Amino acid sequence: MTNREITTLKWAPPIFQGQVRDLGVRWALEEAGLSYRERFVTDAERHSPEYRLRQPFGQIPAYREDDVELFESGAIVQFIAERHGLLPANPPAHERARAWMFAALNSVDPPIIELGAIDHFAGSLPWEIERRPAVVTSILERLELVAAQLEKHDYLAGEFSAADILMITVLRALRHTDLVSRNPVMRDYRDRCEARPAFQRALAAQLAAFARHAPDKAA
Ligand SMILES: N[C@@H](CCC(=O)N[C@@H](CS)C(=O)NCC(=O)O)C(=O)O
Repeated sequence: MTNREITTLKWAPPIFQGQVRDLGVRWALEEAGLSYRERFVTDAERHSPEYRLRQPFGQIPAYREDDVELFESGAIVQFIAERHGLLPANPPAHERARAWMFAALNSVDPPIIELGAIDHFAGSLPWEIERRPAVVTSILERLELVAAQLEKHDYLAGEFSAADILMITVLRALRHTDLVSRNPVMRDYRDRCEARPAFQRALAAQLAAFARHAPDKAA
């Protein structure tokens, strides 16, 4: 029997719960109908030399499937998608979906990460306050261009695929804003994807793990 294990954080502050990056990996496994084990690391453990052998940057998630050890949520989702049919079978659509996976991580995510850094980690330095509107504009422009691709199709590659898993998990880092909801095409796309039972199971599993490990329950 195949041994699948996701390593993730033992706990994250509430604002990040529901968007920690093991979510896409859990979602891909749920879409594929595959079970997995969870392994949890504390902040101290993720900086250990042992963990860096698995995830060179000490980040989460890390993934193990039998003798395959992977890091980077995009690479893990792609691995699961290629093995378990979460990409279109038709070769041109398959490649197009892969391009969208990279687009989610390389073209849409960077300004979203920058906004998260401003809003959650510092945000009060004068240069950050000045920079924020330009970051928001850049996100809105990207969302409009993604929306233009979704006008004729419900999903990025025509049918639902791993590209949507990565795009939606990237967009979840905007939940503290109305930037997605402001665009009706993107709002409907997000709602359509997040209504999928596999997404709901993945989200519930992440939230349940954090609830089990909440600091007030720590031994
Ligand atoms: N590009 C990485 C990013 C992973 C990442 O940023 N993980 C966060 C949690 S959602 C983390 O480990 N943050 C702690 C850190 O960067 O040191 C991926 O997608 O796997």
